[in-house]
Amino acid sequence: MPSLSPLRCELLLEDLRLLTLAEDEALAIIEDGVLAVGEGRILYAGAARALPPRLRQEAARRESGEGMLATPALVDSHTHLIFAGDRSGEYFERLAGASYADIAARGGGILATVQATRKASEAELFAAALPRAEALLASGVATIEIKSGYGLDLENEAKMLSVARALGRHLGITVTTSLLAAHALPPEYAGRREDYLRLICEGMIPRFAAEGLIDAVDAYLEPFAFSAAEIERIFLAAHAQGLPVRLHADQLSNGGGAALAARFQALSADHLEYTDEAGVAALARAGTVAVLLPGAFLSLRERQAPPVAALRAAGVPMALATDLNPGTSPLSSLTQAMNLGCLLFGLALDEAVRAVTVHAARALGLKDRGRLAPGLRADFALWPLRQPAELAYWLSGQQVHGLYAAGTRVWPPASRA
Ligand code: DI6
Ligand code: FE
Repeated sequence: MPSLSPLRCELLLEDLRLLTLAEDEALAIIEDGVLAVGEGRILYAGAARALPPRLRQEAARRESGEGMLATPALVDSHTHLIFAGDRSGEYFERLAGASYADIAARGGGILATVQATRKASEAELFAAALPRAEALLASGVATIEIKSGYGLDLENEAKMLSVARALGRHLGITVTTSLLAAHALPPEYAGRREDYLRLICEGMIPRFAAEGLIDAVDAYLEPFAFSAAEIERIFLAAHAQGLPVRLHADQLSNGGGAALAARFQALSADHLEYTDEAGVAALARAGTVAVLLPGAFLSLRERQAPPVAALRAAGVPMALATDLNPGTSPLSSLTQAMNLGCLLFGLALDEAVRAVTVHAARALGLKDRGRLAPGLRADFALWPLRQPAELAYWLSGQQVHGLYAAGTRVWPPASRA
């Protein structure tokens, strides 16, 4: 391992109860723990008594963690948090008996959000999205994946992606973006699917890749959205640009989504309610992360939960994410998603903790975070909690006391501290 000693210790946080997740099993807590940070990296994470004396002597700043529980900052690996308009009415139509497909068929659903998002300026979209992203930070999140998919043309997809990048800069956190142009067929392409697919594969993917606007390519596999054959073409175009892929797979029906994702070594396959044993085995072989989304499951009042026991038995890493979106998952707390993952899907506590840290980071292809260990990014969260169980116990989620990204406190903002 390369020596980290040349790095200057800028911050020494003492009197912490550390949940490093360095071990693969159990949720071991280090009492009287210390975090040492320099140049945005962790220099030391462990017991105070084993802290190299040099770090204590040279620390530019020493602070007390006041006995807080310190964990890796959380990672939300699936959101659609940039959108304009309001679909709260649809929620109550669904509760009164309308189906998601019924609402989409009469011009509601995703296309209603597309219409509103196209009309919004970049500044308006930013202003609408900021409080949603801030709510995630308040729940301990310092890395957010954000999808496009409500623009559905070159100009408006680019607008959403630029807003995503701007949010990351504004908040001082990591935002990774996924192009979700294959979310719905835009109305102006009715009867011209082939033209829209060409726009995605030959227009959007190469252009946005060259402009550095996208980190991955996603697609929505459902009979009313896009087919496996169409998505294969999109994934080939992504790979041609060196971009990894992810997939909305088997949410409402078994479309062979897990196997399709695995065939393209997808970083993640998301939802998976209807994935069968063969799909689970394919994910295991490919090393693809299963991203489970209990907010959408709950809000749609789905009955069939994802095959958690089979995923566990096959050793597929499981992540939990909010899926924050205006249609099916009005959820802006990742600790609340942990609660729902345990309550509705049967995840164990240690699985839920890894699902929003190490496994979520892996779902985004990020190897430099998700644990507290020397050399990793100094992304960590301080919680006023005694037990890790309290992270996932409250139905209402949990608020972070302090959130750090690359060693800098990003929540609460200075004005609210
Ligand atoms: N992710 C999606 O893309 C769709 N469902 C989901 O879980 C729905 C998005 C929407 O209705 O706006
Ligand atoms: Fe989604």
